[in-house]
Amino acid sequence: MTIVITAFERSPDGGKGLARDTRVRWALEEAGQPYEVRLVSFQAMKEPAHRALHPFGKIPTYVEGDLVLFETGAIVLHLAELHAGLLPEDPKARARAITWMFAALNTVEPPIFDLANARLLEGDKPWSKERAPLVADRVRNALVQLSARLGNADWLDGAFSAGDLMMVSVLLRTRRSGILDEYPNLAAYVARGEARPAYKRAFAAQLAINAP
Ligand code: GTB
Repeated sequence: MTIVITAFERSPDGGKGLARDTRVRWALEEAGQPYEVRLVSFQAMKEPAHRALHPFGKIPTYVEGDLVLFETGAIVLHLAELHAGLLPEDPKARARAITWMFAALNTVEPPIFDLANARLLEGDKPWSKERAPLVADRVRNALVQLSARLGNADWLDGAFSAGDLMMVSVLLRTRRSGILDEYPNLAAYVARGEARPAYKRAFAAQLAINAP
């Protein structure tokens, strides 16, 4: 069955892999699943046809026959449960890997998302300079604890899993701010994720669409 995902017709990051379709592409590549991409404009995203797939008018969406999914966490988890390579077999290790997916999305991504919004959407507000250090410190608060837990390990809980895929995807968005480099083990962790052949294929595919 053909898998079709949606992505920005033109990503605001110009193809740096920061839009959320990249993590879905990465999971598809890790799972060895071919897929097609339907590109949507910002305008088309808000129209009824797209909202039928994504109630919040965003990308990415995932269509596999009559199954329609949105939310990258749900999409990656679906792929990880169907195909080998993204979740361990052992039920407890599997539950821990899923826990890391949730930690990435629920604990680490929100302050990072706020940091990006502070720059992109609020940078021109009179209060933005005063607020910036608070926003950056909330990111550091999450990263210092993640860094302590990762220590010298390659991945968060044994072998690479969907938990790492999600965590690396989330952390990538802190690189531009310089905050990631304050935690050398996290910077190396992200680099390990980016070095995976599946990530490289996913990155190249989104760059091919967005490169100027
Ligand atoms: N929780 C949802 C998920 O994980 O799937 C969030 C989906 C989401 O926010 N999608 C964004 C979107 O469609 C794209 S990724 N936004 C359009 C809109 O809301 O109108 C967010 C994003 C956008 C741009 C960059 N960038 O340029 O660096 C990075 C991330």
